[in-house]
Amino acid sequence: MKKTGAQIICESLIAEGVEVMFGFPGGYILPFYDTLPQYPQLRHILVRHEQGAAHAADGYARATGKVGVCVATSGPGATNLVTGIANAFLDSVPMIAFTGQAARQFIGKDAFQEIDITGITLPITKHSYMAMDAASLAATIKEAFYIARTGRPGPVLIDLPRDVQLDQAEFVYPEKVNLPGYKIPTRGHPTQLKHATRLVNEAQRPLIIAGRGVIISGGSEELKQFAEAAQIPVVTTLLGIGCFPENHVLSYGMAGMHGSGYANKALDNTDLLIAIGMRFDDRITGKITAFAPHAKIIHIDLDPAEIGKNIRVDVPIVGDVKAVLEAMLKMVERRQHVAWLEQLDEWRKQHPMTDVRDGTSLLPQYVIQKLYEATRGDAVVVTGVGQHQMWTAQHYFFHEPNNFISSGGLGTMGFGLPAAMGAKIGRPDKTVWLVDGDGSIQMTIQELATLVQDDIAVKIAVMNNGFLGMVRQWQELFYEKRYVATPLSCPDFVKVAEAYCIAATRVTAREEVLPAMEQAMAHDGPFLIDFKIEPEENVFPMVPPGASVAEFIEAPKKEVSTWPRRSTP
Ligand SMILES: Cc1ncc(C[n+]2csc(CCOP(=O)(O)OP(=O)(O)O)c2C)c(N)n1
Repeated sequence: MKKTGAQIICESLIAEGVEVMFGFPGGYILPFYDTLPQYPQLRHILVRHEQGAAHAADGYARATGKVGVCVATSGPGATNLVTGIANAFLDSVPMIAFTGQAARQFIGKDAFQEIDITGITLPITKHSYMAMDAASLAATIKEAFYIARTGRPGPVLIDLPRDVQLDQAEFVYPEKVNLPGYKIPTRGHPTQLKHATRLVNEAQRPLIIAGRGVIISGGSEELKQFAEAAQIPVVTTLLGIGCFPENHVLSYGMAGMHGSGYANKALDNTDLLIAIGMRFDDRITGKITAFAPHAKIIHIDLDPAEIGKNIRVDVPIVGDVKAVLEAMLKMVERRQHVAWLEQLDEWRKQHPMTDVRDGTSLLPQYVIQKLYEATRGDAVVVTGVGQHQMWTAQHYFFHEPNNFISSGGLGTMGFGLPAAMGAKIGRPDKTVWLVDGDGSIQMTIQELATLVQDDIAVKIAVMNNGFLGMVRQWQELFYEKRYVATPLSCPDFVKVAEAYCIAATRVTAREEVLPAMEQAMAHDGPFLIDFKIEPEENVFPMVPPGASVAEFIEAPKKEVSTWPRRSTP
């Protein structure tokens, strides 16, 4: 029996195991929406802006490891997805974006709400399709999911002319894809593996820097075994946070622009850097010519395009991180690097990361530490972009992959709320906290309505400093305190939340922090806390732009931290 294009899309989604999609309807995607009630197993979450749909699909994908799905109509609906697609592209997040399109006969004629969305998104998608007939839809969708999820994951767009959704064809979901030109490297080259292992066995001051590729490959356990076997300290990138337990004795936290002083010192002094599933973003390298000046570099990555792109590499290994680590684990010698680890611990004493100044003011670092305490480290934490994002990365400790969800490559303000929504839908049994800035949340604040309509119990901590804080920090440090366009007037977030029928409270003092968080978590449903934090607090340490990572600036005033750092012996 024949089915309509719209039915074929739904059947294909079910065949791919899709349970939920985030979207917003309009004329040219209406046949698809009209068909949805025939498939009650496909949950549709109506967002309030298509950017929210893309970020929600992204948050869902990062929280679950599955492919996120978003849907928009043509024209403005499709262009509203663009930021979210770019965000997923830069952070290698598997996503399918469906867009409505004018009927085939109107394409290229500037029809109402016709826009060349495959053209617009060409540089920010892993692949894109315009579906030109109902008969090929199933194969297109099969391919699209395969491409999105395999290899280095990324977003794939499928543009759906309105009449293709209405045309009829036989539905057969293909068993396999036929993509002869699409090759996924798996195991690293044996000669390179041998070479790399020999360097690991000989190194005196080895260091692992691990990125999101470890999480994507599911290689956290292999990373742990490898690091333990050869006793190699581990630092991570921002998006690598959680790929190695941060309470592990070999964990030295995040490196880079706002990384710890000791992680950056380690980068500056290592004699063998083993870079795993990361891409040497400039936020990690600082001044390229001064990066890891004493080190030979082994770079393990699935994407050959990343090798040698920013940094010279001595041993490139193209392959799946998990498989490569498994192979190297078999060859690596059990080693101890006592002097090197003692040196790192000494640097940790000299440059402690988790200080919170004494006193009564409500410091954001204190709030994040209390969040760790309140959740016992067992939550999915999603952030916006700015200072609050860095404080979360620095002061919350993540012990498992997929629990820290943040926009890294694109650094998209407005990512937080919809991404948290997607994360909570994907992992309903987990407590999901959004730590957002007063600026970031205002970019997608309308999604509060989605939380209510679809009963999505995200807990929200707004770090309200009355500024576009991260930009203000740069103005303070590098533009002689000229605060141009960064003081930010905000609505009363408690009243805004209440207007959306979301419970909320305001916190202005340290002693109120923990009780408010406990109240939020005990509450059945979404909850917002407006934390009125110290307005001009800065994120330290900081590697100034253009400087080497060893030249980090530290907080002007320091006290010894009592914050527990390591629990694993
Ligand atoms: C969409 C977008 N516009 C502009 C920026 C540049 N930017 C980076 S951080 C930041 C300030 C963020 O302010 P807020 O969300 O209040 O967080 P805070 O830094 O105060 O914690 C800005 C404007 C961005 N990253 N994304």
